[in-house]
Amino acid sequence: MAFDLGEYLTSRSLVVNEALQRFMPASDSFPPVLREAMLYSINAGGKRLRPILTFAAAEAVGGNLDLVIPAACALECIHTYSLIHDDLPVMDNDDLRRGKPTSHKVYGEAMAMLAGDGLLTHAFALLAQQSLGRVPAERVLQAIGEIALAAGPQGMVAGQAADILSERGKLNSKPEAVLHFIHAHKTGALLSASVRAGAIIAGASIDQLKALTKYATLLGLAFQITDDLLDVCGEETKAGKRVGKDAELGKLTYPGLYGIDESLRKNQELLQAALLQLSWFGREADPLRAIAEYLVKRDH
Ligand code: GRG
Repeated sequence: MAFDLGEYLTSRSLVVNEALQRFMPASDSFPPVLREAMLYSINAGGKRLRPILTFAAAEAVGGNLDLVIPAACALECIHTYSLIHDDLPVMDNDDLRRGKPTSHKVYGEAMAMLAGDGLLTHAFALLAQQSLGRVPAERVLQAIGEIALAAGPQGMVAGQAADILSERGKLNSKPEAVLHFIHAHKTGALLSASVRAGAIIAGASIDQLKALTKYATLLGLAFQITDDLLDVCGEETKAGKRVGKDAELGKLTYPGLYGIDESLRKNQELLQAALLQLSWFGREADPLRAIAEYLVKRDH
């Protein structure tokens, strides 16, 4: 029977959405407005791509889905924090995210920053608390270390810093090199960590982990090129955010540097290369295959 991606995305989103609420600290443990702001952004929608990749990678190596739920939730909390901070006036200054007013528009800048900080640190607390005792400790520690590295100053934070410096004309390197650095760090690192964390916690072999890491790196770049293309050709109502903003801000983008046709061609090449990495796996990697196709062809 053909693999049904729609059903897969719906069922795995339900799992992560339910767990995100369950793992949130109790309402009497900290100021209610902070909790409300954290939940506002978590519940604002979103594709749940990172948690779904964590589930799909665990399933590709025959792992138990239940055991990777904390890692999946941690990755969504970190991703959501990054969006809240990215939207702040001091960064991209966006009013709309996931089709709703951004956190600082609803809660003010101070509370939006704190909601982001709260989600980032909560991610690691929940990952440790919910996994230790159920998953071998060395796997949990490796996953925590890798996620922290991918989110931090050698990963997503570095990518964001380079993006901002480049926008302000403060980076002297070649535009192609800067763009590659930004894409690999700002979005690629956390996407790779999402795949690797699922595989590590599920007990992947070294060879499986190697192939899945290559798949994730190729997919991360394709995802980002698609995102750049959608900012040029996408529809605002489908995107749930303003489009055309990259050019306005003078951001380096793939279509901006290489043109739309070359970006589309490159995306197909990356997709085929990512799928090739999965030729080692059987039907249990069908979710990863279908996700790759979907991400390259998506319209939002
Ligand atoms: C503030 C440290 C810090 C980092 C921010 C991820 C990021 C870094 C900024 C987001 C800005 C942006 C539009 C990046 C391009 C690709 C991207 C990450 C899009 C948003 O991710 P999706 O499409 O979003 O998975 P949803 O809402 O579906 O979860």
